[in-house]
Amino acid sequence: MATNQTFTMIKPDAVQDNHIGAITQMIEADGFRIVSLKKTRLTLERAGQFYAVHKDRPFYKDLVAYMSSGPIVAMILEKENAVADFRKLIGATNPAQAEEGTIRKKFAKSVEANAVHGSDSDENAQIEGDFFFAVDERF
Ligand code: DGI
Repeated sequence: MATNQTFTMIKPDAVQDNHIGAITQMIEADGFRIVSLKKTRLTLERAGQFYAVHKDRPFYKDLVAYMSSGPIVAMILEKENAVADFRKLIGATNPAQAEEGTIRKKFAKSVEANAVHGSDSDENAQIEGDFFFAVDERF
């Protein structure tokens, strides 16, 4: 994946609450182009693989159960400085610390059900994008 791309998921709580449109609108309004987009549901096993980096953390089991609890929307996004700019747009992991105007401030319910995922490095953006999208699903 090019360094001007990042990967995001709209998490099960935000999909369940009917916020797909509002969140993708915030993403596009901030200057990102949606390169790839798919609604899907992670199995427990796939969610475990996606978050394998957290496998020794106390919240891992709950996180994996939550992320496989309903459909998510996966996207590859494109913009200059995509990874850092998108982390700014989503806000802090804990919504209590998220700044005004961020997606998590607006839609997150808790540290776990925090509405969206955003890659934390170019390397992880590449790995995470590849986890969901084939070459012919990138536009
Ligand atoms: O990159 P982020 O999503 O902002 O945060 P992260 O990579 O540190 O953690 C990944 C996800 O794991 C996060 O979005 C929600 C969950 N998580 C992180 N820290 C905690 C947590 N869940 C619980 N229950 N408690 C935590 O302290």
